[in-house]
Amino acid sequence: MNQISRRKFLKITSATIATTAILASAGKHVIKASDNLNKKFEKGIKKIPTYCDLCFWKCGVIAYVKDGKLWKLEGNPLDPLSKGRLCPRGTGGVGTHCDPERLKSPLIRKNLRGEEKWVEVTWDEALNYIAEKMSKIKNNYGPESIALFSHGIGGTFIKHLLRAFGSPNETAPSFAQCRGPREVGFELTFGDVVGSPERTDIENARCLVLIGSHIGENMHNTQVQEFARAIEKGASIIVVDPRFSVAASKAKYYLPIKPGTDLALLLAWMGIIVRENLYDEEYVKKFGYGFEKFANEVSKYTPEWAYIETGISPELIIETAYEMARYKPATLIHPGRHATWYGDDTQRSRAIALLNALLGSWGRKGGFYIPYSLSIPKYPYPPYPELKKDPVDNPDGKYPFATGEQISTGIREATITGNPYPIKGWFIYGTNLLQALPNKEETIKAIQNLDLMVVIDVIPSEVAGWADVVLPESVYLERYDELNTSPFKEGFVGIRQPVVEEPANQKPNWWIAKKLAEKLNLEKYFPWKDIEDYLKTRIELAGLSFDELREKGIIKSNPQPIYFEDGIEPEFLTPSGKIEFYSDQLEAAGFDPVPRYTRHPEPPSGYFRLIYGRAPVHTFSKTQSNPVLRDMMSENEVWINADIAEKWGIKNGQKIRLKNQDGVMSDPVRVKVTERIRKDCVYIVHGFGQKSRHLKSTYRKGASDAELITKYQIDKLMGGTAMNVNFVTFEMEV
Ligand SMILES: Nc1nc2c(c(=O)[nH]1)N[C@H]1C(S)=C(S)[C@@H](COP(=O)(O)OP(=O)(O)OC[C@H]3O[C@@H](n4cnc5c(=O)[nH]c(N)nc54)[C@H](O)[C@@H]3O)O[C@H]1N2
Ligand SMILES: Nc1nc2c(c(=O)[nH]1)N[C@H]1C(S)=C(S)[C@@H](COP(=O)(O)OP(=O)(O)OC[C@H]3O[C@@H](n4cnc5c(=O)[nH]c(N)nc54)[C@H](O)[C@@H]3O)O[C@H]1N2
Ligand code: SF4
Ligand SMILES: [Mo]
Repeated sequence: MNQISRRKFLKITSATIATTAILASAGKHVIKASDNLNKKFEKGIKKIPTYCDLCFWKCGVIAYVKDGKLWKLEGNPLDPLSKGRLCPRGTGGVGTHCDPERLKSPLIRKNLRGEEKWVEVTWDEALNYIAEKMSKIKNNYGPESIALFSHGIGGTFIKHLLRAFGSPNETAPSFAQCRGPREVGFELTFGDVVGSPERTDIENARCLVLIGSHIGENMHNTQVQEFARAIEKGASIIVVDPRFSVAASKAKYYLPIKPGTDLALLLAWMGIIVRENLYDEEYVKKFGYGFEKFANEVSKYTPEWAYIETGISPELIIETAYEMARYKPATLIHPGRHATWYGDDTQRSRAIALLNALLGSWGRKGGFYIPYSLSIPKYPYPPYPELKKDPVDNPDGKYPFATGEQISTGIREATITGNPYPIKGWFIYGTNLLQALPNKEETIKAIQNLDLMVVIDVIPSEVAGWADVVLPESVYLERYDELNTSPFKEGFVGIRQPVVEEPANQKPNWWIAKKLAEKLNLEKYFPWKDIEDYLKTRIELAGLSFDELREKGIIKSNPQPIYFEDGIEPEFLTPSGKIEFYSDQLEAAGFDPVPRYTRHPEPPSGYFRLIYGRAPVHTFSKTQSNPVLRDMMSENEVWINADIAEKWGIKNGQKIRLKNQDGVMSDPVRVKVTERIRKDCVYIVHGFGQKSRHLKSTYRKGASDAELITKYQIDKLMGGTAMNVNFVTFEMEV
C-alpha cells in the first residue's frame, strides 16, 4: 500500500471508529433519532444500498442498519464510482442523520429578515403561505419572477415544479462560481465539456499535471483512488500550486507558481512543445483546425519570459515540457474543477485544453476518455407551459459563451436592479448562497428586494437565517431521490433509497414539491402516486427491474469502448468539426482566438493574496456541524509562510484575524506557520466561520473566505466570478 492509500485507509478507519463512538456517546438525543424508527426495521443487520450525498460525486453506498439503527456506511463494491470504498466524508455521512442541530419543523419568519427568529408551523401552514405568496407574485409580475437556486440531484423535483409554474430562472453556484470557465474553455476547443464526474483517465495517465487542482484534499473519491493507482504504477506527477499540497508531496516536479500567472506557464510550455516539435503531429494534423496560426502565436512565448511572470525557472519549465511530451498521449493535464480564479479563467482553461490537444490526450487512454451514461426514459409528464420570457441571468447575451447553464450572480444582479425584469421570489434548495456567492453584501441586498424567500435545507444554515419560510428536509439516508445515471467509463444507474426514518417532522424534496404543486393547481405535473411509483415507472420503461435495482443499488450496462484507439469515431462539435487551435468564433466575438497573457494586480505591501481550497473531511459549508466530521476538523487555520510569520512576530497556533482590502475582518483564526506556502499568499479551507446562530457548533468557528471575498472579477466570456483577487493583512487583536 503506498502512502496515499494508507493515509486514506487510516482516515476511513478513524471515521468509522468516530461514528461508532459518537453514536454510542452522544446520549439519548442522537440515539433517539433511530429509536423513532417504526417497527418495519427488524432485528439483526440489514444492508441497504443507496448513494452518497456528502458531495455531488454520488458514490454507491451500502448502509448497515443494526436492530433498526443506522450503524455504518461503506462503499458499494458494485458501484463503478466508489468501487467499494467511500471517502472520509462519505463514511461520516451517518452524522447527517444524527446531527442534533438539524431543522426539525417548518418555520416561518417572525421578525426582520436575517434576525433568525421563527415560529414553528405545520407543513400545511408553511406550504399554504408559500403558495399564496407565489400566486401573488405570479399575478403581479408573472411566474418568471420566481427564481430557483438549487445545487445537487435533490433539487430535481423542485426544478420540475418551478418549470411547471412557468419560470425559466434556475441556477446553481457550480457554474459561475466553479467549473463554468473550464466547461466553456474545453467546449470552445473540443466541442464538448469535461463534465462531472470529470472524464479524466487518471489511473492510466503516465504523466499527470495538476494545476491548482489538489486531489487528495479535494476528495472526489474516484479521482483520489485513481490518483493513488497512477502513483503505484509509477506515473510522473507534476504539481503547479503556490502551496505545497498533499498532491505536491507525491510529485516528481513541484512548481511553486506565483498565483495568477498560470497562463504564462501554459503558454511557455506550448511554445516549447511547438518549437521543438514535441507534439503529436499525426493527431494534430488529422483533428486540428488553425494549427499554423496557433503555432505562430504560441511560439513567441519563451521560458525566460515565463520565468519573470511565474517565478518558475526556465530549466524547470523546459524539463517539465519534455516530461509531458515523453509520455504523450498518456499525459493528462488535469482540467481542474473550481476554475473561477482571476477573471481570465475561460482562456486559462482553454490553454489547458490546447496543451492536452497538442499532446493528443483527448479521447485517448491515459487522457480524456469518452464517457457513457445509461439512458433511462424520462417520466411521461405533460408538456410544460410555454415560457414567455428569457432567463434574467445574461441579458442580451452580455456573456456570449455562457451556454448551457445559468449565471447565479446574474440572477442576483437582476434581483437587485429589477432588470431585465423584476425577480421577487427565491427558492433555495441545497445551496448556502451566503457562503457560495462572492460579496455577501450584494446577496443580502438582493434578498431585501424579495417578496418571498424559501429555503429548503437540513440544518439552520446561514442562508436559511434570511428566509421567510424554512422547510426542513429529510437527509439523503432517509429518502428516495432521482436516479443517478452519471456519465462515466461504463454506463450505470444507481438508486438512492431510505435507510432510516426521519427523526422529526422532516420531509423529502419530492413530497414537498408534490404537495406544493397541489396547492398551486399544478397537480397534473405530478401524476405519480409517490416517488416509488415515479422511479419504478422510469426503470421499467428502460426494461430494467426495480426490485433488482433496490436490491443491488446499481445496475450496469454492457461495457463499451471509451478511447479513439479502441474504435470510437472521433467527433468534435465545434464550428469547424475539428479541435480548434484557433477559434474563429472567439475572434468574431472580439476575444483572443488563441489565449493571451495579461498580468493581474499583485497584493500591495503588507498584504497577501487570499487563496482557499478544500479539506478532506469537509464539503464546502455543509458538513461543519456533522458530529462525526466535526470531530476530525472543527475549525480551519490560516497557512502563513514561515519567513513572513517571523517578520510579523506571529507564532504557530496563535489566533489572529484577517482583514481584506476593503476593511472586512474575519473571525479569529489559528495560524499554521509553514514552509509549504509562498510568501505572497495565505491559504484557508473554505466553509468555516459561519454566522448562523442556530448552528451553535459552527458559529464563528474559524475564518470565512466567503466573507473576505468582497471583490470579484467577472470572466467576460461567460460571467464566471473569479474570487482569488482579494488581498488580506493580519490583525493581531483578537
Ligand atoms: N468563498 C468561496 N466560495 C465558493 C467556493 C469556495 O471555495 N470559496 N467554492 C465554489 C464551488 S467550487 C462550489 S461547487 C459552490 C458550492 O456551493 P453550495 O452548493 O452552496 O455549497 P454549500 O456551502 O455546502 O451549501 C450546501 C447547502 O445545502 C444544505 N444541504 C445539505 N444537505 C442537504 C439536503 O439533503 N437537502 C437540502 N435541501 N439541503 C441540504 C447545506 O446545509 C448547505 O446549506 O461554492 C462556490 N463558492
Ligand atoms: N473534500 C472535499 N473535496 C471536494 C470538495 C469539497 O468541498 N470537499 N468539493 C468538490 C468541488 S465542487 C470542487 S469544485 C473541487 C475543488 O477542488 P479543486 O479544483 O482542486 O480546487 P480548489 O479546492 O479551489 O483548490 C485550489 C488549489 O489551487 C491552489 N491555487 C490557488 N491559487 C492558485 C493559482 O493562482 N495557481 C495555481 N496553480 N494554483 C492555485 C490552492 O493552493 C489549492 O491547492 O473539489 C471537489 N472535491
Ligand atoms: S466522494 Fe466522498 S462525499 Fe462525495 S459522494 Fe463519494 S463518498 Fe460521498
Ligand atoms: Mo465546485
